[in-house]
This record gives sequence, C-alpha cells and structure tokens, in this order.
Amino acid sequence: MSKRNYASKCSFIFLDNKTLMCSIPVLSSLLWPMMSPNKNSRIALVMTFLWMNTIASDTPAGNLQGGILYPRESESREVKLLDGIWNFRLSLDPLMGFKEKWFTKDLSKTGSVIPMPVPSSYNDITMERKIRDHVGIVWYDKTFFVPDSWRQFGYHVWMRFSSVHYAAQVWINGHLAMSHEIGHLPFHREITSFVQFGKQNRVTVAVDNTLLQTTLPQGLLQDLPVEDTVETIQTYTFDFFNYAGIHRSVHLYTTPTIYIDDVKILTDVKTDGTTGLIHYNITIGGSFSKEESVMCFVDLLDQDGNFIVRKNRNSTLDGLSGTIEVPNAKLWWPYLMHPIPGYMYMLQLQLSQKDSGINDVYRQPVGIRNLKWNATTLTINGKPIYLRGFGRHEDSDIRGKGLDLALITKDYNLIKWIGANAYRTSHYPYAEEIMDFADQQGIMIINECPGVDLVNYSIILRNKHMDSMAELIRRDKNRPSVIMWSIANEPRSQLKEAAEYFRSVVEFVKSYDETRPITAVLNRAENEDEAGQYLDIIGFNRYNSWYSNTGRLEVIREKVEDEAYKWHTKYNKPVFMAEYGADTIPGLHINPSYVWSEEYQVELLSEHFKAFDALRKKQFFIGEMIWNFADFNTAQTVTRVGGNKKGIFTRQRQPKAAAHHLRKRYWLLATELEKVPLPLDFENYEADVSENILKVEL
Ligand code: BDP
Repeated sequence: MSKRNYASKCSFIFLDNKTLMCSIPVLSSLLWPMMSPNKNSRIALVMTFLWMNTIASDTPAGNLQGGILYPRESESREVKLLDGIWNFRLSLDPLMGFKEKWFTKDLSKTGSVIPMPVPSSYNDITMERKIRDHVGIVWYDKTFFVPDSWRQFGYHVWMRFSSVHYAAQVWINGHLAMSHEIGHLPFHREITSFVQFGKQNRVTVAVDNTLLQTTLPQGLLQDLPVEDTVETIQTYTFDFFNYAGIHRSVHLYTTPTIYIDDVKILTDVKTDGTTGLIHYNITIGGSFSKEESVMCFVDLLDQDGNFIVRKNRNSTLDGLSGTIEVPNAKLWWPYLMHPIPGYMYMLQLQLSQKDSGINDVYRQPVGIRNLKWNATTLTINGKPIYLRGFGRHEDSDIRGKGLDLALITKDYNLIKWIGANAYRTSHYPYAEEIMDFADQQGIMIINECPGVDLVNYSIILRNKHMDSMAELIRRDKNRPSVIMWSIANEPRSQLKEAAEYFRSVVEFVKSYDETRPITAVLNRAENEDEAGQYLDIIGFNRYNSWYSNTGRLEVIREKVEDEAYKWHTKYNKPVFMAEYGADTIPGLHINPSYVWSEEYQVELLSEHFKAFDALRKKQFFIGEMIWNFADFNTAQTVTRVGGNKKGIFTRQRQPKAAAHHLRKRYWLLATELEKVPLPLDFENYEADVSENILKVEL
C-alpha cells in the first residue's frame, strides 16, 4: 500500500487556519492556566483533549504503520476478551482527570464510579440525563491478569480496541500506551513493556465524545448560559444520536516476537470463468534483520478444512508475495445470486524461523470474486449486480451503538428473510463481527466512512477524512463483501471547494485500492454538484413526498426517474438510489393513507418501485436502498418522535407493514433476476377458489 506524505505529521496541528507547532507538554502548559470555569475556557478545555490527542496520537502515518488484523487464536497466539463490566466515571471538568492523574490509580480511588458494560454506549445505561447528554470526557478502567506463561514463551502482548467513540487515550498501569481519534475504527498497540506478568494489571481509558468542525463526523460546541454558569452543548446536523463509549470488544492477545503483521489479498477469476486467483502479500512484524531467512507457508483450505494448495515462500529468496491458482474455484457470490452464497476459503499463513524456532500461524478467510464496472454496470464474476437493500445504523435500545451479537445475528436473519442482497454502512464503519456475517452470508456492503454532512472543508478535515478511509481500507481490504467504498453521505457538494476536496480524497483512496469502485451519496441537485465527476458510481438520496411535496405520492414516479436519469446523463456513470422513505409510527393506520401511517409508508414504497422498474429498463440504474432498515435514535428535535421512524422494522426489529411489502418486491426481483424460487411462506393462504374459477371459465 502506498502511503501519503503527511505534512502535518506529529508536531503540527491546524486550527482556524493557523498552524501551531507544539508538543504535548508545551500545549498542556499553554492550556493549563485556562482552568477557570468561565464561559469560553470550558469549551477550550474540552477541545484541548482532542488537540492533545491529535498530536499524541498515532497521527495518520503513525496509525497506518503495520496492519490491524483481527485477533484470532491459533497454535501460536492467545486471545483474551476484556469485555465485561468496567468502572466508569464522568469528568464534568474535562481536565480534572488529567490534572489529578486518574490513570495512575484505580478509578474507584479517585472518586465514585459506577459499573459500565463494555461493549456498549454509556448514554442509555443509567437514568441520568447528565450521563446521556454528557459532552466531553469520561473515564473507564478495568483490571486484568497477564499469565506468567506469556513471559516464559517470550510473547509480545497486545491490546486492541475495536471502536471507542470518538477519541480515546489508553494507559496501561499508568503508562500512556495509545491514543486514537475517529470512532468506529480499531486501534492497537504492543504493550509488553507496560504489563506485569503473572500479576494484576490495570487499563484506564479516557473517552472524549466532543465533535468539532475538524472531526469526522463534524459537530459544533455551543455555550448555553444556565443561571450563573455556562453549559457546553454539543450540536450536529447528522441524523443519529452521538452515542459514545467503548462500543466494541477489547482484546488482549499475543504474537510471537516475529509475527504475521498483515496480509493483503486481491482475488480475480480467469477468463475461463472457473479458475480463481488469489494474490497475497504478507508483511512481517517484529525485529529480525532483512538478511535472516524466514520461511512462510501459505496454505489454502476449503470450508471443510481440506488442503487445496500449498505455497512455500522463503522471505529472502522469493519475497512474501505470491499467487495461488484455484482450479474449479467456488466463487464468492452474493445471497440469492447463487445456490451457495458467501463461500469463504481459509488462507493459512505460517511463518517459521529456523534459528529462533519461532513459528506464527494466522488464518485469514478469503472469498474469490472479481468486480468490474463501466458507465452503466457493476458486475461480480461477470454478472451484473442489482442492489436490493437498505441504509442501516448500528443502533438499539439500551446499548446504543454497542456491539450485540444477538442483535446482529437477528439483523442478518431479517435481511435474508426479506430477500435483500446489500446494504450501506451508513454513516460510519460497522463492527468487524457485522462485516464477518456479510462475508459469510453473501451480503454486499457499500462501506462508508464517517464523512456525513460534510461542510467547512479544511485541510485538517480532509486529512482526517483520508485517515478514516486509510484505516477503513486497512481493516476491510480483504473482505469480498465490500463492493464499494462510500466516501461521504450528503456532503455540501455544491460548494466550490468540494471539487478539489473530493478530487483529492478519491485520488487518495485509489492509491490504496483500485479494485473497488468509489461512490458518495449525494443529495444536492445534480446541476450544482461538484463531487460526482470524481466518483465511479453515483448514489443519491431524495425524500420525495416526505420532506418535499409531503402527502403527494403521485409526484414520486416522475421525480425519481427524472433525477436518476439526470445524474446518469451528467456523469455517464451507474446510478443507484441510496435513500428514500417515510417516517412511520408502527400501529398507526389511516385510510386513505396519511403521513406517518403504515399505509403511507407502503404506498410511498410502491410509487418508488414503479420508478425503479422503469429505470431498470434503462440499464444504468443499479440498485435501490430504502431508508432505513430499522428505527433508530437521533438527537432531540421536534421533527423526531423518539428518534427516526423510517425503519421498515421497529427499533426492536419487529416488522411494520412495509417490511412485508418490501419482502415481496425483493423476492420477486430475485426470482426475475436470479431465477430463485419464492419462499414457501411468500403468500398467506386466502381461499381455495380453484373449483369456482374452473366453473366460471367453463
Ligand atoms: C438523509 C440522511 C439520513 C437521515 C435521513 C432522514 O442521509 O442520515 O436519517 O435523511 O431524514 O438526509 O431520515
């Protein structure tokens, strides 16, 4: 992978177009005197953490040194999950924890703590509004054991956070070990020198949910005068609740001292249509001299664990890249496009170094497929794709954006029940466990970074945007389910600056991955848009008969057809509709249909279906995605009643009438396009009238 030259690396931060050059201690000493609780200093103090984090953190290039492979147990690796109940404490004064060095002792010794589940958002766990609506820093800690055997085996010890939103700093036994900005993406660090083997250790995490114009996503802090003080309010324009906390699992794991650090896999299918190609490139981590020879065995196993191919690589003679040819390959196909969707092989990588006797084994699932696109079509293994899917959210009662295996398993059951084959990870990267399901079950993913509602384009924002894409590609590059990168949702793409901004982000993403098309989901009028020219595929969102022409369902068909056609005509690229829908209160029935009723949602869908069917005949239209899979929580506003209700499922994943309606369309499309049989429960029994019909006909 090529790397960007980050001018801003480490010692520079950009603020209001000024460049400050400083180090953490300098910055801290500048800001420490601002502790007085007056109106502006409070905001400044909250921001301090983010600034410090930006500087201290694995800044872009730092973050991308090395891979971020998902921790997997093997003959040479041990994995412990640190999920469970952690101690939790709010920091009403954002700097207090840093000033008083809460990370040097148990959090419970610094003041009162409450139990907090990990993974979970913290917002909806208690009955406290001040926790739900907290702006700024919270602290977590937990103790854990590191077995002495890990020292005896000479293991490297690592800690990995799959997602902490928004920014995090992590101390191990009081030592600052890592920091990270941008929620939804994993970060890790080797912590061997910080841990005590055979003893109890402590991990402390400070989490900041503050969003600024230079964070991704963007937000704004505002002052709200309350009696004789000032409260800091977080505002944002995106339409989902800014849940925060340790959202995904925390892993403690080991590697040998020389280990498989990353593997990049590209797959293809030969023109014979049956021979699969797997190109791999392995990176080794740990300390060894380049002259030392490391043997690497690369085995391909099928789903039953049978060996298909073995390659031996000698690092000094052959390098660590190669290609495996798989005759009669079982290709990776999307759900309902093939009787066996989501076929995953296993690439078993084994490093061994004779002198040291070190071995490392890592198993990486791999699906063989290719993607190609042109001005009208996106194909997988040579077959045109028609996307039937959703926009979604990571969102549920109580846990907010916290990973919940029961929930995600249910979600995939619903996705398959409804006959969908795709969704977009609107509006941020989803958990790796969610992506694993997509790989295994053949659900195609439009993988989106947190570039939602972009405005105020700046260099620092653009760099952060690039970081998010680089980190996302580093994490998900080997997933066959990922068929597109989405670099933004509803950016202010009419602004002049948008052109250069998107040109550079697209160029950057292409430098990491040329094998997948790039999209962004646009909602400005096509004639003012500056971004689409750089994309491969155009997604557009439009809420006809909801936010505009409310209640006038009759306008939908023409407007949707017309708009899709205009996007295609302007850019000569494939087009899909990424969002359309209507808020619906489950159980509200009004006939004739009326906004917010189940009837209205069903009819609004139907009008869109008519437009989509007309568009499908025009070739360039490659998919339809309803907004949203399920109801989800948003910021408090008078336009939302307990959140956004555009789900076809409720937040508890129960179907509204629209879910049954959409199910019929998606299955009928699958039947037409892929010749699959309809499910047995497709229609409910109504009446046996065959005899009567016969009589009438006679
Ligand atoms: C679109 C946004 C999405 C919102 C949706 C809505 O992309 O995040 O939730 O509107 O208003 O503009 O329901």
